[in-house]
This record gives sequence, structure tokens and C-alpha cells, in this order.
Amino acid sequence: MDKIKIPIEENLGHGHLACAGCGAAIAMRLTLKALGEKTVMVFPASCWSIVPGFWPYSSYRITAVHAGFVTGAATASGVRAALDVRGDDETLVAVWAGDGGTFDIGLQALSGAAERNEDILYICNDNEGYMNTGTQRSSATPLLAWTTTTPTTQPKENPKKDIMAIMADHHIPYAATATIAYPEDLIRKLEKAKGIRGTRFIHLFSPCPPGWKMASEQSVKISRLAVRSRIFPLYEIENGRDYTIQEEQRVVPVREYLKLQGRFSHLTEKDIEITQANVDDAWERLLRKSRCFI
Ligand SMILES: Cc1ncc(C[n+]2csc(CCOP(=O)(O)OP(=O)(O)O)c2C)c(N)n1
Repeated sequence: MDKIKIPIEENLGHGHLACAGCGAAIAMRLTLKALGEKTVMVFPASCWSIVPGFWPYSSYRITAVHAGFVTGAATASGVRAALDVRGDDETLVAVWAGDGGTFDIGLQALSGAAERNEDILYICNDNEGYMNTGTQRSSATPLLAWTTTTPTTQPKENPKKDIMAIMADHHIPYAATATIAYPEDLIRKLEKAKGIRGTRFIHLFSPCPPGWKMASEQSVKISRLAVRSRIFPLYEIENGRDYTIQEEQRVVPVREYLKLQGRFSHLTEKDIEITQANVDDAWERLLRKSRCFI
């Protein structure tokens, strides 16, 4: 793989309001470096409606369009159409939406845009819950995790929705997973997505220190452990068909990932075994879908 340079350009300025250690703040900084200034980014309601600060101030050095919670992909489709009418095919139209805004409430708009193969780059900032409003469960919350709506006496009963499989089944030109623990990989995937026309989807793994009850200095470490434990493998899907896995050779048991987060502190030995078995099963399924390794 070619060596990737992280661009010097900064498009996320000082003074933003993200929590200490917010994984998404690091991800946003890297993302805006890769996408560049000529970007219109649509923000359906999420932490990122608040993080840049209050009008007339903003930490974004790109054009930001704040949109209704359900409308991320639909708003971006409209922005793209308006730019096309103006003959502007240089400006990139992107969406930055939470997992609530993607897996749940915005899924219909996203599915419609993907089916039409709208020329947009959709980034799902997945912190595995509705964090801006106080850590409610979403369909991206993992099995057995604590949230304020899945207390430890009744932890989440359902597994995380497989959003990558859903996007692959729309046969979009490009979908990829990424984390801040592998910044060159994230930049490479964003730059690759930028060079493709049609609907592109990035599933970004995004540790949330208050919501995950984890130490704020461990966002990068937890992201790396998510990949090494295969809780969150790094891979790409082209045209809904061609899978490429960026396999991490240093594999660790899921226990190493779970034990750093208070949202899993109630898990029993049996729960950890169930989680490990589910992860092993998902990995096998992913391997069967992939055709090569790099
Ligand atoms: C229709 C509608 N319902 C509820 C809200 C309140 N609300 C704002 S942000 C948010 C949580 C968003 O969760 P997610 O999409 O996961 O992003 P995160 O906050 O985790 O970044 C909610 C429920 C809203 N703005 N609009």
C-alpha cells in the first residue's frame, strides 16, 4: 500500500465544544483535512449540531448545513442538485450523521439516496448511542451494553445492526469502515471516496468517553482494540460485491476491549463468552464475503 500523507491543512478550528477525549473530534479533524475546504457538509441533529459552537461563531472552516434529524441524505441530495444547476462539480457534498441519525431515524432518507446513487459522501459517526441527548440506546448499540434506556438490570437484548451489509445491498460504489487508531487508513479511504462518483459511505467507529464510561485519554487505544479484537474490523466494499479486509495481525480477545469501558462492567463470564462467540461468527461471515487481503 502507498504511504499516505496526512494533509497539513486544518479545517476544524480551535474552541470547539467536544468533550475531552471525544473520538469524533479527532475523526472530524482528520476528515476535514482529507476532504478539504471545498466541502459542503450536512449535519442532521447530533452532537455535531452543538460541537462547532453557537452562531455567529463556528469551528468549521467548511460550509456547514444544519438539517433536521431524519433528513441528512435527502438534504445532501438537494445541495448536490443545487450545485449541479450552478455548474459546480468541484465542491464535494458530504453528510456527517450520528448512528441514531443513520441506523435508525435517517435510514429511510439514506436508503433512498443510495438507491438513486446520489453523488454524496455519507459519514456515519458511530458512537453507539444517542449521545447528544444523554446516551439512549440506538440500533447501533452493541448487545448487552448499558445505556440510560438499557439499564444494567435490563441491558440491550438485540445485536448491533449490520449497517455495512445494508449499504452493500444498495450496490453503492464504495463503503468502508474506519477508525482514528489508523489515521492513514482513514485518510486513504476518504481520499478514495472523494475520487468516486455516486453514493459513498464511511462507517466511522467513534469512542464517546462519557457515554461509554471510559477514560478520556483512551479513545485511540479503545479504537485500536476494537479492530484487534475484531469487534470493528477495517474493510472496504466496492459495488456491493468486492470486499477487501485490512487485517490486523495482532488479534486480542474481546475481553481486552470490553474491560476498559464501564458500559460493559456488569457483563458476566458467560456474557463475555457470548460476545466473543458472536464476534468470531461475524468475522467468519466477513471472511466468506471477502475475496482478498492486503
Ligand atoms: C425529530 C427529532 N427528534 C429528536 C431530536 C432530539 N435529538 C437531537 S440530537 C439527538 C441524538 C442524536 O443521536 P445520534 O444520531 O446517534 O448522534 P450523537 O448525538 O450520538 O452524535 C436527538 C434525539 C431532534 N433533534 N429531532
